[in-house]
Amino acid sequence: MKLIGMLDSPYVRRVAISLQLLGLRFEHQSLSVFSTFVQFQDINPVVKAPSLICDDGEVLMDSTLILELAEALAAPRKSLLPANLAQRQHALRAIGLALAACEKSVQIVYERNLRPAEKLHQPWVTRVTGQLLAACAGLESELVRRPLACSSAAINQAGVSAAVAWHFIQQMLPEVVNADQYPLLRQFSSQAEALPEFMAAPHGDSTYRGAS
Ligand SMILES: N[C@@H](CCC(=O)N[C@@H](CS)C(=O)NCC(=O)O)C(=O)O
Repeated sequence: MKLIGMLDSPYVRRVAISLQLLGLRFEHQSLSVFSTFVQFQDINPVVKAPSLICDDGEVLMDSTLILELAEALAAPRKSLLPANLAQRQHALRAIGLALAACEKSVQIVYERNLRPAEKLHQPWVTRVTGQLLAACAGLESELVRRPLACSSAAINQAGVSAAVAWHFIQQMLPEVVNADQYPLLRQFSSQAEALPEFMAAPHGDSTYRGAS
């Protein structure tokens, strides 16, 4: 299977890291939804990153749906979702917060980079910023209540998504989300970024060339 999309997308990155942790082999093509729009369109006319070309050629999109397939492919050998129901519920809450943080930060980045400055709608930016900060605060509280494991063997999807979301926010919007106010997220992210699966898929324009 082949993962399409740039690793500067937190959604592409969570898939690239999760596929490795699940022990699934994949190729990666670092296509941009902006600068290589037409090339992306040839693969997926909807132009959403991540897209996944399955081994039979079918194309999936949306990181959560791609990860649902990945979980099924890795079962019963490995899963990034807790089997215990209460722990699964806690993990899903943290994943939801991380995905909301990604969505709101991407909206701010698009508002800044794609919209002409004179058309920027400040009330919308203010609303989205409040939602982003609420998602980060929610994640920090989750880490206070329930620390997440941070090793290649034990990290789960909540850990992957929280770490990827935090790193993306700090790369793109450090002045919006003050890291000092989220010490546990900051610490968790720096531990996660040192894991081989994270280092093999660094935020940016490089291509994953891992061995798994
Ligand atoms: N919910 C989706 C969000 C994916 C998403 O919005 N990706 C961005 C790149 S970070 C994208 O495809 N942007 C192009 C567009 O939406 O037109 C997921 O989890 O994969």
